[in-house]
Amino acid sequence: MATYSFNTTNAEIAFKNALRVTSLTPELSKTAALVTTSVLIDGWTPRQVAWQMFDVTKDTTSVALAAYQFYTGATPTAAGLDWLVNSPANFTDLNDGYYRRFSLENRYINFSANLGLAGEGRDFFAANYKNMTFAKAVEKAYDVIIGFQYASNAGIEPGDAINDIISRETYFKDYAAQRMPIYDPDLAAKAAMVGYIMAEAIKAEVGLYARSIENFYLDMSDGTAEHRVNLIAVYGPDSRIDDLGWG
Ligand SMILES: [Ca+2]
Repeated sequence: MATYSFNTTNAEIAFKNALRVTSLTPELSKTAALVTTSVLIDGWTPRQVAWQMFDVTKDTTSVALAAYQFYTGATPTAAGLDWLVNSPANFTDLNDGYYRRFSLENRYINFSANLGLAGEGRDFFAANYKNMTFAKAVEKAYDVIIGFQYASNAGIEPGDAINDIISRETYFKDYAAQRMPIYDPDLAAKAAMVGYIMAEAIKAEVGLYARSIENFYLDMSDGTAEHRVNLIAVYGPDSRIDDLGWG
């Protein structure tokens, strides 16, 4: 079993490790300095630092983590994560100009479509989401990404959220028709829906994926974490690292 290690007393290092960058923007440097000060002076816990790491990675590293977990059942390798998030060899990574045009939601939808319709997760997605209504697919994806049990434990009533997503079916179908016309329209709309749920979960910082990714960043704060693992099993609720609490 792995021994988890973390470093949350220097938020600059922790941010760089989570963001997969070698230098921070001036704005992020300032944020990191404030977090470090809060640890030293106000006694911020590792969990509080992890929230900050989670906040600054919502539209980059977390996009890759969530999408790969959903479609391949595991996070990317360390090299894969660098390639997807920030790599001099990849001109369309999540830090490049190509993605700057994308809203947070569209980043998740784009990754979802790439993996679920064309890439590594294509067979999995067709096998598991093709033969069901859109509404059933919403329920299923919600359970995977947020978790009915998790929502219930957190006092969240998932019915409203699920009905809201189901009511957007036309939007997802239009989105798929406009942006992914070469793919099966049913699966393309469902892939857009999956991306949307991931984006909402990360934005609201709620559910299985959000909690697991937060724990991943804690472990990543010192530059070491487990890669190419099932995010939920290794970093999810009631995993060893989660049980440590960290404030
Ligand atoms: Ca670590």
